[in-house]
Amino acid sequence: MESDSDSDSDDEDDEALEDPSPLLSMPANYMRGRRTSVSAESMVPSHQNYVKTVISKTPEQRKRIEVSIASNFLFKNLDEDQHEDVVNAMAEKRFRNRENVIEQGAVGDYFYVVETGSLDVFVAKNGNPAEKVFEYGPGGSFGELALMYNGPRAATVTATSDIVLWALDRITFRRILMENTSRKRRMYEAFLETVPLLVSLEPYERHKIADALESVYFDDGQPVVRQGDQGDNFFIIESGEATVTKYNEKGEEFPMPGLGPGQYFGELALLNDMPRAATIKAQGRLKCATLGKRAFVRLLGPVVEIIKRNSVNYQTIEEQIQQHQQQLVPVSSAPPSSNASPASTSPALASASPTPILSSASPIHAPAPPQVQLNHV
Ligand code: 1OR
Repeated sequence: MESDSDSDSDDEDDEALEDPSPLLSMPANYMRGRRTSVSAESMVPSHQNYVKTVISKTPEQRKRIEVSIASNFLFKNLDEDQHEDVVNAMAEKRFRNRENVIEQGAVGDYFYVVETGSLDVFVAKNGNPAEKVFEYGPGGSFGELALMYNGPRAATVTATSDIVLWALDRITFRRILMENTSRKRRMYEAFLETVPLLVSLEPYERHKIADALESVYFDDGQPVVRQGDQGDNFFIIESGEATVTKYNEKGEEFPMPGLGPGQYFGELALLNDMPRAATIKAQGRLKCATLGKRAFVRLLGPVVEIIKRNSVNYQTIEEQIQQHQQQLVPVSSAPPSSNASPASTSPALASASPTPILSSASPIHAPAPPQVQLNHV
């Protein structure tokens, strides 16, 4: 557990910024080290104990900041004053292709948001040469770890084109963005570790997913996704149960195995740009962690192959379903949803499935028989 008590600093932020140590758990593999010094351009006294950083900007620069942070989750839940303080404090920084913005081992001074261009992240471990582990594009952000944990930079971040960044000083980051960030990471950390799909990820990759997740709640019987609708979100069940229903071309309804905590759904529509292939409803109170499409693509990249592999199982399932076609018994013939059409159904799930051949332990849309299910994460 980190605290500022190892610091002999008399920096002004230390009085104002009680380190929320109980809130922070050190990410795995993260080296501790000396804290950095503080840097800020112009400081305006505030009504509180700290001073605010204000760097004057043109309206055009402000607009560019707004665009850059619009899709970044760390800025999402700020109130108006916090938002204003963050925009005021940001400094425009430009780097040329191949320049290092951050060097592993250095002290942390700024947190960065990418306006334009791209960057690669390299980590050198145990004396081995640095390996590329990640990349950033517009809207991405980095450099939070050293500021959150008062440690050395955990990675080298290098421009792979000429870039424009917005830099937020350490004090403002800690005062406004850190609490939210660490609370979310803490909130989802234990849960994400239990999601089979995500076990192969690095802890830091799960942290980034936590930053982007939002919890959504559904009441008993409430639909989460409707077959035939366009899909914009991916869901992981945090708690509760969900029913899965598949409709055939005639609008006949077939129940599929339900879903429980740790299982995911909604991936097919995002992967394949297809309409939703089934209807999922809450069975009792349901809590899901959800990711938007962009975050899904960006953050689940490392497990997309696993997701695709799981979804290939649908082919096998469909073949089995076709063999069992005669035995299918629809439970009703309600239309799936207003804009659903048979033609818009995912080919992988175009047929309804007889429940007995489906495993209830499989993720939705991958209700594979046991031998196929072994492919799952
Ligand atoms: P920082 O302040 O330590 C370097 O400065 C930044 O690179 C770091 O904050 C993160 O924002 C960013 N491990 C550590 N830092 C990473 C990683 C990373 N990826 C991006 N950064 N990874 C784990 C490698 C074993 C990569 C995970 C995908």
